[in-house]
Amino acid sequence: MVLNQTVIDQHNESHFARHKRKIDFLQADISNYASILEKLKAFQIAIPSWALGTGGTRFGRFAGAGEPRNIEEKLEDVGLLHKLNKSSGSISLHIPWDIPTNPTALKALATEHQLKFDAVNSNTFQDQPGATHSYKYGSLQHVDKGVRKQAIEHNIEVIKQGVALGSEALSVWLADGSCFPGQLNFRNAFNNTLESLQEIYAALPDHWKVFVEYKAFEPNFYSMSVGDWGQSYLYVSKLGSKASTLVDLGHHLPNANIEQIVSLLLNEGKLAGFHFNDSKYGDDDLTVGSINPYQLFLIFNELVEGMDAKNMNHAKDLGWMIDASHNVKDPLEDLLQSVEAIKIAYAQALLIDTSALREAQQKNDVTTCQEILQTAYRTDVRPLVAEARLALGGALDPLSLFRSNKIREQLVKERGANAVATGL
Ligand code: RM4
Ligand code: MN
Ligand code: MN
Repeated sequence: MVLNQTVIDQHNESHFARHKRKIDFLQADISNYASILEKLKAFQIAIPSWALGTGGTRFGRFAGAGEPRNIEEKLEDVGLLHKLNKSSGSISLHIPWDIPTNPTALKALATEHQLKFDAVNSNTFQDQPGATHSYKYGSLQHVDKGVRKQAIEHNIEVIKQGVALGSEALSVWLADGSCFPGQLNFRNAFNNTLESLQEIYAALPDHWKVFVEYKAFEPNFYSMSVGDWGQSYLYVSKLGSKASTLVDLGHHLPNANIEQIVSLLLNEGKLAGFHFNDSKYGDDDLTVGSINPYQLFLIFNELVEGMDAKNMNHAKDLGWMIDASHNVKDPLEDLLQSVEAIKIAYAQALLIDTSALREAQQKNDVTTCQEILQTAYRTDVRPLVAEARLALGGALDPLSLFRSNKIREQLVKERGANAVATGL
């Protein structure tokens, strides 16, 4: 379906008076208002192609309706999101959940929707039909060189497909590890993984990057071969300057101080970027900001501070991606909420009085430090995020327009109630 700009304009007109009252009130207290607005306008978050359908757990999957049936319809979905929020200008593909058979046509379609291709993701955690080797006991770490070779070749193939689409990064997440003590020789597993990654690294085009994502557990429950940021950091340091560590917010053991991890990786020039989501327990893949929005804000505090210290471009120098799974909500609504939560946290971090914070830190004035952070966090910046959207032609309230315009109903009409997307 095509969402007509006049529909958005009408929506904005009817919401404008209320919005104006709020933004005027907020603007009065923000000294660097114009520059914050520009930063918010530039900030885009990639949408995962594997999260446009309903997710599930090992206990079941309760399908939604009108899910995208193919990669073209996935682009259409992300195009809709981007039209509404002007902040979802790219899509991240997971191969072979998606197979871009006609990259030229796909690129043209993406351009029509004003989208780009973000990092491409490889998949060596599931066996593919007709594959010679199984990944049951790992892929890049495997004791059998033949299995490692197959997994390496798949990653190289994904790079090629990404090149054809104009993508510039490969994300590698490995399910590799072991379920029982004694199953694996840790050193061999590490060295095999490193050697395999080195072969993949050698196939990267000049301007490409490789992101090595870590995860504490699942599907392996005793050890993971890239189990935490330390292990990922070891691999990416040994690989070279094109390699860096990808932080998925749900991939830590409970209570990990993610903002500190982020700060240190950034300091070392080894932070690739994010898979945003939220969680209560593990890799829950819940809507960003739904469980722990304060943690998200603290992460953005470190990001803004650290990126500014290195003169980095907030919008372009790190990878901003969502990785989520929507078991009970409409995927598109969930993604709208996630993007909004990310932009809210970013806007709040931009409000932090950094020079006052530095001064208070210098004096060990702990109370003032906390006040400064919480003053920013407790500011309702939603009008600011909406104003940035409005300036780009997006909707003042994307979610309410999604509902009132009956977008899902229209998609169901086009695709059918039983259309099921590939992915998580
Ligand atoms: C993993 C990890 C990867 C994602 C897969 C589907 O837990 O988060 O990034 O590609 O799930
Ligand atoms: Mn992830
Ligand atoms: Mn995950």
